Amino acid sequence: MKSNFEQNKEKLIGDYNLLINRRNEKIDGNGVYCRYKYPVLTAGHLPLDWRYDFNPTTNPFLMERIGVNAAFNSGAIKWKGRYLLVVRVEGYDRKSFFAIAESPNGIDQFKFWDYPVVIPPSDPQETNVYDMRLTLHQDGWIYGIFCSERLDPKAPEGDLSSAIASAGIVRTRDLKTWERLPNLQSRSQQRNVVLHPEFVHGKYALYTRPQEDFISTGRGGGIGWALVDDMTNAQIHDEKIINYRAYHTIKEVKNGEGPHPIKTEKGWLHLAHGVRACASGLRYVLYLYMTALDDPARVIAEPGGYFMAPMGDERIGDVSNVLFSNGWIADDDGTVFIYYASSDTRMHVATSTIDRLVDYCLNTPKDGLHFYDSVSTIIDLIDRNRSL
Ligand code: BGC
Ligand code: BMA
Repeated sequence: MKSNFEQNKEKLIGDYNLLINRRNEKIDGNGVYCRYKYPVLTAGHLPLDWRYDFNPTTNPFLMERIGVNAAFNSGAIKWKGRYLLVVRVEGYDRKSFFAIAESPNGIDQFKFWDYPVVIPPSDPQETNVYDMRLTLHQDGWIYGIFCSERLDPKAPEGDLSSAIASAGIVRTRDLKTWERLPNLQSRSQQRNVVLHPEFVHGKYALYTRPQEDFISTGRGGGIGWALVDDMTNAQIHDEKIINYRAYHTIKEVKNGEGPHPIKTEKGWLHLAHGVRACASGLRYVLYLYMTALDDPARVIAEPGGYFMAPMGDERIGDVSNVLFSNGWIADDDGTVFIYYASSDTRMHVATSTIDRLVDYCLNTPKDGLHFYDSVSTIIDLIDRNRSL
C-alpha cells in the first residue's frame, strides 16, 4: 500500500503534467491576429520542486511551502529553434524574479528550466526587479533590460510606498550566466527601457520612458529615445520623445515601449502599451506603430486606437483591466508570436504575421483626436463599400 504522502504526491505530479503538456487551440480573430484558448503560462506552471518540499520527514503533510502568485510580463527570444520566455514570476511575498520557460512551438507546452535566473543585485537597497526586455544586439550579446525598484530614500517617515524606478541591465551569451552591468544613469526615473537591436550612428539606442515620479510620468511622458556610447556604463545625456501621449486617447496617462521593434521591409514595427484612467483604475491596452528604417526614432505610421485590449477572463486578475507585453518573436516564415500578460496574472500568446501587422499599421485610419473625425472616417469607409 502506498502511503498517503506518496498517493498525494502522484496526484500532484499527474495534475501538473496534464497542465504543462496541454495543447493550445487557436481562436478565430479579427483578421489582424488570433488569440488562443488557454494561457501559455500561469502560476500553476511553476515547477513543483520550487514550491513543495518533497521530503516526507520535513513536510509530512505535503504542503506547498513557497507560493507563486503570478507568472506574467515576459520577455521573449527564439533561441536554438526553441521559443523562450523570460518570465516575471511573483511570489506570495510580492517579490518578482526571472525564470525561463521554453516551448517547442511557441503556443503551448512551455516548461521552466530547472532553476530560476540568478541576477546579482545592483546594491543592497534594490528590492524588486521586473518586466525584462531581451535584445540580441548586433554586438553579439543578449541584453536584458528590466525595472529595478527601491524605496525612495527621501520618502517621509512612515511612507513605505514611495519608490524609485530605474533601468537594470544584464547581458549573457547563453541565457544561463548573466553579467550584471551598472543601472542606466538618467536624470529622471525610468521604466520600460528597451534596447534597439542595431547600432545607430555607431551607438547603442534605447527606447526610454522618462517619468517625473514613480507612478506618474508628468511632463516627461511618452516613449523616449536616447543614444548611449557604452552599455557597460550606460548614461543618458540627450533624450527626446518620439511617441507622444494625447488627450482622450488610449495613452492619455502613460505609454511605454513593449519589446524591441521588428525590422520589416517597410519600417520598424513597434508594440507598445497605452494607459488611461477610469473609475475602476488604470486601463492598459496594447497598440502598434511604425518608424522609418533609416531612422528608428521617426514615426511613419500609427493606427488609431488599441490593437489589443483585455477580453473576457483576461480582464480579471491582481491588477485588473491590464494587457501588457514586453515580448514577441518574429519567425523566419513571417509568423509573429505576441506574448502578452493579462491583469498582472498570467501569460498568453496571440499570433499574426509581419505582412498583416504592417498592413494594419499602414492602412488603419489614424486617431483624428476628435469624435467628428472618427465618424467621418467611418462614413468614408461606408461610401467606399457602397460604391463597390
Ligand atoms: C509593480 C509594477 C507596477 C509599478 C507601477 C510596481 O511596484 O511591481 O507591476 O507596474 O509598481 O505601478
Ligand atoms: C506597470 C508595468 C507592469 C504592470 C503594469 C500594471 O507600470 O511596468 O509591470 O503590468 O504597471 O500593473
